[in-house]
Amino acid sequence: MKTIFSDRHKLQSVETEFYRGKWVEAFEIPRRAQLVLDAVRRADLGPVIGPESFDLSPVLAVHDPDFVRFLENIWADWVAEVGAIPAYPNIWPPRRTRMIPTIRPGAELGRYAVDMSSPILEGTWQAARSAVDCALTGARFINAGEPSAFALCRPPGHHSGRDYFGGYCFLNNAAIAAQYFRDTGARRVAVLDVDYHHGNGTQDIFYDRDDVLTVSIHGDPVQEYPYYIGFADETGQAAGQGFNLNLPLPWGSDFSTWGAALDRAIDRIAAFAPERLVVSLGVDAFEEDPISHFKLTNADFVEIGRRIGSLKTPSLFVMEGGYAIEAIGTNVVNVLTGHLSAQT
Ligand code: Q9C
Ligand code: ZN
Repeated sequence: MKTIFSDRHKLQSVETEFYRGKWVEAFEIPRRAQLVLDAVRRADLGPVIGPESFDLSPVLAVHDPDFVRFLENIWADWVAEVGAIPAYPNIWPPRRTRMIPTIRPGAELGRYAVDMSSPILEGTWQAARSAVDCALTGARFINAGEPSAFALCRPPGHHSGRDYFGGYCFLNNAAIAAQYFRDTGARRVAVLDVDYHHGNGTQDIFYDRDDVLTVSIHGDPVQEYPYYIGFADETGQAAGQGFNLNLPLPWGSDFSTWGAALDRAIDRIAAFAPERLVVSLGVDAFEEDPISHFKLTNADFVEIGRRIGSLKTPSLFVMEGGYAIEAIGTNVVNVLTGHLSAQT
């Protein structure tokens, strides 16, 4: 299996994040990607390849053009007004506002950011673009006939919606790849999100469509980020009714519960009969993850890969979360080797 990786991910790097009123050591750090890459190399998974460069059209196929322009330009605007320090929002528009554009970068940050976990830095745009390029390059390998590929994306993407960012995410790499599959001939595409957190951005992007099925297994949003969204009764709207499946699980769920949810997810995906599958591969459901509350073991990740492989659908794995630094490489490689074992 080919891995697609870009060093540019390092341009997104902060030491601290704001959590419960305090600045704490950041969880979403460059070392995460490096450790996954090391584990991929050590496991001899296959070649590691740099991404091709894509223009913005695949990004604009899922994201709002004003939002994309904002992400591209906000650093320069912020530096001009505030200086070269990380850009964080500290104000948000209330409900029922008219959302009239402003000429102030701080106000624009609040328009598009849903939280304070994704600071804009000098290299954020380049890092986010490089992650998109990794996902799209992986999609091209799948289109060329590979049964699977691993886009080692960083920063992650699944919390980024049509016109918002947050949760360490800026551009929705998995959604962009899914749409790219549609635009290059796949009639039906499924996205399976196994990250501990609900894939709210991906749900948002495809919510009214029946050509992209979105399925997410995650911590119950009454007690877990991203809150507010990810409930079981969100099943899609308009043409998309029945094409979004949320499987929220309580804190403390282990693989007896999680695996049963995975089987439901896989049954739904099999019934949809997609021509391509995108897996939003977060490994933060691991028992030792510092910000998550499921109880999956190293070995459970092999089984996840194997069961996904039973779908026999060309599959693009897109890296999302996972913050247990010592185990992130093992857990990711376990999913991928589990999937490979089911391909033969
Ligand atoms: N310090 C992904 O896994 N807030 N995003 C967590 C703990 C944000 C997770 C608070 C969590 C976002 C891609
Ligand atoms: Zn996550």
